Amino acid sequence: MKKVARAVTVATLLALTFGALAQTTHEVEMIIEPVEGQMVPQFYFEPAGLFVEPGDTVRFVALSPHHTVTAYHPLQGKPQRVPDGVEPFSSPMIPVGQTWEYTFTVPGVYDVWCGPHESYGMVMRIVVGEVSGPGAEPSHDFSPEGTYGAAGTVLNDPALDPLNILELRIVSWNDVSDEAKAGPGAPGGH
Ligand SMILES: [Cu+2]
Repeated sequence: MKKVARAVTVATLLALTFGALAQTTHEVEMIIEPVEGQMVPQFYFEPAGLFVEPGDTVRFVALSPHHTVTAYHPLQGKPQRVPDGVEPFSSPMIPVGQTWEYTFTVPGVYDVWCGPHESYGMVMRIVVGEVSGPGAEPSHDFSPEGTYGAAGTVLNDPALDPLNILELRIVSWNDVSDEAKAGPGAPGGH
């Protein structure tokens, strides 16, 4: 009888341990979508806002060509918009149909951009566990050394407010305002 009880306890402990370590892989698509009556299409991450737990992995899926996933970091010529201590990570250009993964371990707000399409607003925000760090603050520099062009206005849109992402867990590109998408430097923007 005692032996059975102990076996159950060990099984429960194992289940708890693996439960705590369970990591989720989230998918983000990298999309180019034509816009009616406009020469330049939309370039975007879908979703554009995502909440993950520390230790979770995000798998970026290239559904169209010429995209990267690049962290806003001083060593990449940009303001720091990832938590302190996070390396300046970047994917290579991801071939169509292929994927690139990154595991988010340090809690806080991460802003990333697509190398070729930043000024068109191809950026996304990932909130890892909590709203903290420099990415939690609005962006003010929309020059090429800042969050370039529409990247800055998209990141400042209320839909991508870190607290909104924390609450909704997933925010679609469709929820970002047209005004933000037409920010400085964007096709049809000012
Ligand atoms: Cu892109």
